[in-house]
Amino acid sequence: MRPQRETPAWYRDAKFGIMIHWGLYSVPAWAPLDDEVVRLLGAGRTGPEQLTAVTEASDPLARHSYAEWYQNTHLLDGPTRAYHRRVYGNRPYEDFRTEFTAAVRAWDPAPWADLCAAAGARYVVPTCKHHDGYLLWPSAHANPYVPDWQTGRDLIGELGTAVRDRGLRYGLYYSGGLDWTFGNLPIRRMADVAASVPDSPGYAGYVDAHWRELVDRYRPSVLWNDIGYPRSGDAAGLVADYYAAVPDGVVNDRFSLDDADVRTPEYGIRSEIDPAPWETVRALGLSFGWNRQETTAQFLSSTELVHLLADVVSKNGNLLLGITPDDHGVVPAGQRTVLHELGRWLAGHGEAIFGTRPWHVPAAVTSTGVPVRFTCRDDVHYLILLGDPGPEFGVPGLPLRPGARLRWVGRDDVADPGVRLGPAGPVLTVGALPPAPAYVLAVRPGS
Ligand code: FUL
Repeated sequence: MRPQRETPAWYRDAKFGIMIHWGLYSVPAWAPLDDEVVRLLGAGRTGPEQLTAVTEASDPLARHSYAEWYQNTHLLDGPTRAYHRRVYGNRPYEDFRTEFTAAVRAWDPAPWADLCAAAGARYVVPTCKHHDGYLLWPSAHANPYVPDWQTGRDLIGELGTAVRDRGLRYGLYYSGGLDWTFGNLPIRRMADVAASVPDSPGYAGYVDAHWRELVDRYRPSVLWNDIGYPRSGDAAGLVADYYAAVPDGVVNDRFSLDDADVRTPEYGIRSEIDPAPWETVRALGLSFGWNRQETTAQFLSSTELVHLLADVVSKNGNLLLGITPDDHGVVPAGQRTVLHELGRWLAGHGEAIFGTRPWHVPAAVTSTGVPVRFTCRDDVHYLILLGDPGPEFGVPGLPLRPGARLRWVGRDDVADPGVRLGPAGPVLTVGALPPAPAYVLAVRPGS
C-alpha cells in the first residue's frame, strides 16, 4: 500500500477516542445481555482476523449483545426475535425510520461534543453508515434499493463542526463490508460474515463513491472502515487518494489491505508492548448501539476505565470507547457519569497518558502487590499505580539512581515521596493517599 508509512504522531499522542453509534437500531434498542460474542472477540485474539476466527462450532449471532445488529438478530430464532414480536408484532425494521427521523430533527450535536471533550477524548468517530445501510449524511449517492435511506439533515457535518470547535480530531466509521440493503440477510454464524460482503461491482462503486464523498466533504482525520472492502473495489486507490488529501490521516486495518496505520482488536488487549500502533475498540458495556436493558452493571466503572486506558497506553495502544446515545439522541446518564469521572482523572493525570510512549516494559507489581503501568516521555518515567500502594513499597525494575527525583502528578494534597535504600533495593516512602482510581508518579531516574 505504501512504503513504511509512519502512523501520524497526532494519533499516537491522542491515546483516547470516542466512537458513537446512532441509527435506526437505537429505536428498538434491545439485545440480550449475553457476552458470548464479546468474549469470543476479546479472548486473546488481537489481529484483524478476529471476526472470521470465531469458530464454526460457535454460533452466537441469535443472541448477539450488539444492539446495532438488531436488524439481523431479530430475524434469527432467539430472544431478540421474541422481543420484537412481543413489542412490535410484524413491524418491519425499516419502519423505525419514523421515530429516528423525528429524533434527528430534534437532535443537538453540542451535548455530544461537550461530553467527548469533558471525558478527555482527543478524537471522535461516529458511524456514517452501519450494517443496515442507513446514511447519516445527505449523500449524492442514494441507496439504489430503499428510497430515502438517509437523513435529510447533515448529522456527520454538524457533529464534525461541533467536535472540531472543541479542539478534537474527527474520524469517520463506515461499514464498507456489510450493507444489508444489498441482501444477504440474515447472517446466521460469525463464520458467514465475510461471505456476506456483497461482491457486485455496483456495490463496490457505491462504497467507493461514499468514502470519496466523505473524504471530500468532511476531511476526516481517521478512515475507520468496518468488515472489509468489496472484492471488486479499489481500497488501495481510495487510501492513496485519501493520504494525498489528508496527509496526516489515519487508516484502520479493516479495508482488507495488507497494511494499515492502526490495528483494531475488538474488546481485545495486547499482552505486551506492540511496536505497531493498535487501538482497542469496545463499548462501555456489551453493545455499541444503545441497549435499553443495559445498566451500570454492564458498564465499566470509571476506575475500570482508568485502569484500562493505562494498560492500553502502556502497551502502545489507543482506546476507542463506544458510547450509545438513546432513541432521542441523548447519552444515558449512567454513561455520562463515568465519562465525566474519567475526564476529571485525566484532567489531573493526563500528563502520564497523552503524548507518552511505552517504556521498555509495560507493567510491574509493587512489593505490596499493587499493579503498576509504565509510560514515558523523554527522560521522565510515569508510574501509574492502579491502587493505593501503602506507606512503603518497592517497584521491581525501576531504575532509581542517586539524585532521582520523584513527583506526584495531579496531587497537591500529598508530599512528594522519599526514597531510601532497603535490603532488596530502593523503597519509596509516601504519605497517606486519598482514595482515587489510580495514582501517578513522575520519576526522573537520576544519573
Ligand atoms: C464491528 C461491528 O460489527 C459492530 O457492530 C461495531 O460497529 C464494531 C465497532 O465493529 O465489527
